[in-house]
Amino acid sequence: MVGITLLMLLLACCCCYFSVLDERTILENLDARYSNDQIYTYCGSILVSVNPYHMFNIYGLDMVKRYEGQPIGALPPHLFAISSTAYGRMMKNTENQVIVISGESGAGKTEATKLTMQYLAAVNRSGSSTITEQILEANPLLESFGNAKTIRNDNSSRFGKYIEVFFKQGSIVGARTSEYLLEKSRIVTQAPEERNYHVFYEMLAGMSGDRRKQFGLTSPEKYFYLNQGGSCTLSSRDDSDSYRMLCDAFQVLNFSRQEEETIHKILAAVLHCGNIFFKRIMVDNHDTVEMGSSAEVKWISHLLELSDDWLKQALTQKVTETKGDRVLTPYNIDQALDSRDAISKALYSRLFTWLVERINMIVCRAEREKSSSLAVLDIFGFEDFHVNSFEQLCINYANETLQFFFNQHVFRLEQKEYAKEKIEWSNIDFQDNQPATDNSFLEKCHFHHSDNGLYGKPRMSHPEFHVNHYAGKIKYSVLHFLEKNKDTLRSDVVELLCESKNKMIAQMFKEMRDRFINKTLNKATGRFVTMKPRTPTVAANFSESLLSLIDTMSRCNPYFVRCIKPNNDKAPMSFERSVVLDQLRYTGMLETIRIRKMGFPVRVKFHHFIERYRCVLRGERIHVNHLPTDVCLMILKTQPSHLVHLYRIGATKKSYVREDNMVKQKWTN
Ligand code: AOV
Ligand code: MG
Repeated sequence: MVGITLLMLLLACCCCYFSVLDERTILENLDARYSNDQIYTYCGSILVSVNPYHMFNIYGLDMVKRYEGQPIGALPPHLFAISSTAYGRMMKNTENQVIVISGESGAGKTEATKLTMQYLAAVNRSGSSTITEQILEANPLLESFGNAKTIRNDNSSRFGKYIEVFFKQGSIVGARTSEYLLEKSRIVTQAPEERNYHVFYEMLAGMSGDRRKQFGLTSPEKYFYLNQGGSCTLSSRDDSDSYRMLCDAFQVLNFSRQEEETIHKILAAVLHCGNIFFKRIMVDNHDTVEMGSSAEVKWISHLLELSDDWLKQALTQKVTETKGDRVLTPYNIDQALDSRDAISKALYSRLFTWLVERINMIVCRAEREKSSSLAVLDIFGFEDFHVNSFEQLCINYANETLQFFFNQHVFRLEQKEYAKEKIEWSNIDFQDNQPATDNSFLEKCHFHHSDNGLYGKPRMSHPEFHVNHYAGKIKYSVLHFLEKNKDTLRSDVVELLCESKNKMIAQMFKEMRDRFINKTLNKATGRFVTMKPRTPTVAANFSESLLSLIDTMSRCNPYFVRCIKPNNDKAPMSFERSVVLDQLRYTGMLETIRIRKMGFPVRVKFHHFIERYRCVLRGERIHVNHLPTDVCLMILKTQPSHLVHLYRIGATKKSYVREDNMVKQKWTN
């Protein structure tokens, strides 16, 4: 009777974990729980979240309170249990924490990030409400500028973000957002059924007619940069509502009227830029261009407060300097269109970086020095489109890097943990993606972007290459790879933007210019010499920032949330097993489960175990000199001897319960 009680208790705490460990049962489990509106399930301490595409009423203040201070496993699985555990651990040990949220595009990472931030804001009762509100308001702002509709997700993040929230004595004192690689090509081209960044449509939908006129703007269908996808509206998003939220965010984050105005001017200038067109003309047997109309150029010069002629020249001629002479070479039509798009991309992406810096200036206060942090990582999910280009390569590389971090943590550290607890355990081999990541993937990336003689290869009849990612084989088209990787704006164009009479614009581009300029002291003359080093490629920069991110995260205690997309149609509460199974396989979940199955997946702290199960001692006396391990043993000894192989007592603070077929039978019956 007692034995059964214990087993039942153990099972009660395990039912939301995977106890039966094979592919089919896991799928059935997730499916059954999902159809029961239970979107969260634990796999050990990893939270699996299956996107419901339907908002449940499970994130209110009542839930925050319910999960506050509760360890993982004490209550049904929930995102708040992860946030609460991370918060608790940070408070107790002043150890930095990170919640790594992963999953493919549309799986629910960004929603999970927002909910985590809302949880942190809600438990932060004694902290400043202003700073908390500012941190929360940064989100709609960054979403407007960094998210867009793709065929996979109506609100797809087109940049990666790492948000660190700083705490002192449990209260929020600041936050810092680091952004990773905003997708620039979207500013000038969109695939069918996709849109440009939300902010453009929001601005046009939300501004009054008078104000639109002030910027020379009309409706989104009129702009080449906004209408390529076919539809400018979204059924799932009200652009004018979002615009109101964006304006509120500007207010809460203390943006000045001037700053707000300049942001609008830059956005409008980008839209006008996209409508510039050229006429092809032949001059001395050379293919050249002239401006199709001067209206757009006039608007841009007016909005950006630049001299009238600069843009015209930048769009139609290349300027080179040789031995102090300026040489002007006319562009052909393709070069002219490229230079137009390069200016738009630079304007928008520089604005985006400026916004992140500006938000950080407000919410990242000096007090964070002696604080501890809880960070959330939300990147762009793994993508496989009909045509995959440089952007997808970078996005998938980021996911590959994250998968490595996950593998390293779950598998390597798991084995370390057993060693630390002095629990007998034979080492298990696991698929380590690291060599594949560095050697084949990156090598291919470099291969296609370095100037080595082999570069010609992809330009043959099939300009593509394949990469065997952890998530499957992806075909990449190398069209425009080189320009996208170089991504340099002509230095004379940067100089011209630095000359803007609008101080904010001038400052933005001066900072951009200065980042690439090294001042080196010439010892002979005692003067500083300005050096212009070769600008690192986008891939090299990105790869470096990812490594630094992994390094930062390695110094935190990590939690993993694996988001799963249950179908490819964004349909509410529809669970397609084949779609889910693919994700379970490539996210390493099945591998994790295999390892846990071979070990002791449920770990209970001595005092929790004693609290929970001391009832089975039925009044047997616990002596004051008894160590917690002694009491645990007393409890466990009440069980029949054939169950002995089910548990181990760790060396420091945990006891382990092993799962096996017997547990499986009891549970599934
Ligand atoms: P992602 O961040 O993982 O994709 P999102 O978080 O944007 O995906 O989720 C996509 C959509 O799924 C959201 O807009 C919601 O409609 C819905 N959704 C996600 N999570 C939940 C939830 N917990 N409850 C209700 N609905 C949800 V990407 O950024 O494309 O990689 O790049
Ligand atoms: Mg997202």
